[in-house]
Amino acid sequence: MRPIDLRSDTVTLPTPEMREAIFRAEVGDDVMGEDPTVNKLEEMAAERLGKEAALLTVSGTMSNLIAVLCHCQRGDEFIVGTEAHILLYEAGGSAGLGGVHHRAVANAPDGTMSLADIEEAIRVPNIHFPRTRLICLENTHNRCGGEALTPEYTASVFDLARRYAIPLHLDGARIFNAAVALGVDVKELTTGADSVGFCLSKGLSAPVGSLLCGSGDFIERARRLRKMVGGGMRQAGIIAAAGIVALETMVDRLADDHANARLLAEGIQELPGIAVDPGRVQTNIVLVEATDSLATDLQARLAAAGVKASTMGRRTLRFVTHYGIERADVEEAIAIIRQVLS
Ligand code: TLP
Repeated sequence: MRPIDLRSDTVTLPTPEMREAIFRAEVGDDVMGEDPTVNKLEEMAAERLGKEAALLTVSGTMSNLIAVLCHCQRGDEFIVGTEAHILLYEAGGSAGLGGVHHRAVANAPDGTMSLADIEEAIRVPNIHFPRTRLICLENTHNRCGGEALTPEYTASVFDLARRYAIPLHLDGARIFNAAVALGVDVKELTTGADSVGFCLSKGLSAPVGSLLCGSGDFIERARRLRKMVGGGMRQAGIIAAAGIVALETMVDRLADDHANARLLAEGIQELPGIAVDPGRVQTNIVLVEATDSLATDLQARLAAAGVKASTMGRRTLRFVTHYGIERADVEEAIAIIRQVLS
């Protein structure tokens, strides 16, 4: 029996239309700016997010790294949430490769950081202190259960950042999930951000790639940094072709993933040995607390029974719905989890 793989939306496979587009893609040397398919994708992405320009990168991690390197110099500091992907899951790249220091501000369970805490963390001029050169937000917030930051909250952080003349970077790996869940144009979530990264290879199901978006000047500098970190790709239209299909055909269907995630949470909420709040499930991520065991133990028992989940800490399991997981798969997963726990 095929396991029901809910570890991440990164496991999504390209759609038949993507494979066809990859096969037919017109390509050229993108480091020389001559890949027409990459150029088309970058224009589309910039237009969708309301920015002047965009850059295709290898991954969400690379987009975030380039953004930090672009906004900060060695010894500078950036403000980031305690639960942020940039801080916890990117191998310490900004410090390791950029010499950029971070200042972590507590994330509330809904993925926000309080404005007062952010303001308190902004450094005043003093020779003892690094200089605050960047504030980072994440939307949707992965470790906060896929919560979507609202346009109102995001605008309030943009305003604060602007008052202090500090740029703002948005890790929007799943920004389209946020836009669909909130029923807003994605631009409402990105306006005011100096840079935004979003991923093609998660819920949008493309095989590879992320787009970093910002002003023309920012992207010009980012393009050089992409080369520096080894991310200059040649006939990358092969990748971009799938990305174009992703943007054209895979955004609206994210609502199905959100409904499936809610269904899953509702289906397992009463079970012994776990705690889950379906009311908190806004997008495609379901966090489940293992109350009687370690998350890794429960993960192993579920995997043996045919449901794959990931862990986020000692007590937390994560289930992610995505393209390729139908309502019937979720119903089956609920039945399996029920069996394992009872
Ligand atoms: N997240 C992955 C893992 O790394 C945890 C996942 O399975 O969710 N920002 C956010 C908010 C992310 O969730 C991720 C990937 C990234 C950036 C990095 O993207 P990639 O994997 O393309 O480098």
